[in-house]
Amino acid sequence: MDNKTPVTVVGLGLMGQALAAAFLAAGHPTTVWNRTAGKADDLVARGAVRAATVAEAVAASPLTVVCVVTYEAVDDVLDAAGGGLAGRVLVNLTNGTPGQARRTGARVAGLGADYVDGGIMAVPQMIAGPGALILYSGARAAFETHRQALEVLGEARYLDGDPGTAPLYDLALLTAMYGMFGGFYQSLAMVRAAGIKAEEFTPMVTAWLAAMAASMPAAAAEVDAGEYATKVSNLAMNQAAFPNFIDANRALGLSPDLLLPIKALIDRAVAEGHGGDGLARLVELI
Ligand code: FVH
Repeated sequence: MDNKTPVTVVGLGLMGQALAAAFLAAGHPTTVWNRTAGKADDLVARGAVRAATVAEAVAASPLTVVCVVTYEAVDDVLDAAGGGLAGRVLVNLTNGTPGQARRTGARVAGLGADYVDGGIMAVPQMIAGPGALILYSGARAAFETHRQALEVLGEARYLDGDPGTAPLYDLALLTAMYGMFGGFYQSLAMVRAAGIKAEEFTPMVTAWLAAMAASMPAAAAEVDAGEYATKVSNLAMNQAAFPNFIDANRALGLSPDLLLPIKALIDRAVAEGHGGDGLARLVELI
């Protein structure tokens, strides 16, 4: 373990426990702190060192990874760390906005430490596995110094020097995910209301979404070019079909609330004269 960077993990919720366990499994001397101390018990049994305070935790390692519920909690952690962070690196993997990340970066710099923000594109069970991706931005030299340790958690992709960039990508990717799951759950409610088993229907959904996802690079090219004319599936056709989704859901006794904002966007695009354009035109109206 001697040549592995000592790491401190602050915040041992579901994600923080997975992060600390990954560092331990990779042989990093690992110090942990959590507000509710008992959550460290399993990690301590596996070799982690329990710090009594945040200040003691950050003093134990050149690299501290923070993963708590919100940036308000991050502020509490920084209040407790105080001057002990000077000369160290703080990597914050808490979900937040670009603005919160920039404000935290400035605060940490004021404490004499380097700040890297991160967005975890994984659930706890994926940490240290092949599908885990963590996006980072902020202090580049500090990231490079600790890249090897951070790679233990999953692919470590550095974006740029602005600490707000990783949260922007994180929130944008999660936005795509919530849209997908929202549509999926609406579709399950529809088939279930008609007496069809969700498990019977779902393989059709996964195949359909995979086929539709294949068109995303072309849509992205339209957005970058600002040119949306299409010979396939234009907005006028979508507008004509859309009341069917609303009516069918209501007839099944379901709320169409998830669909109504999409209908409003399509209606507005057509009203503004873009009926011949493809769906990617909606990006201009958001
Ligand atoms: N779990 C997931 O699937 C997602 C994956 C992507 C990234 N998110 C974000 O990761 C952050 C932590 O998520 P989590 O799953 O670990 O969340 P919890 O299990 O609810 O644990 C929350 C921890 O935060 C601690 N905490 C709360 N308030 C404070 C505070 N004022 N001071 C210090 N620590 C605080 C809490 O401590 P305790 O309640 O155990 O004492 C937990 O350690 C989050 O941003 C996700 O969006 C996870």
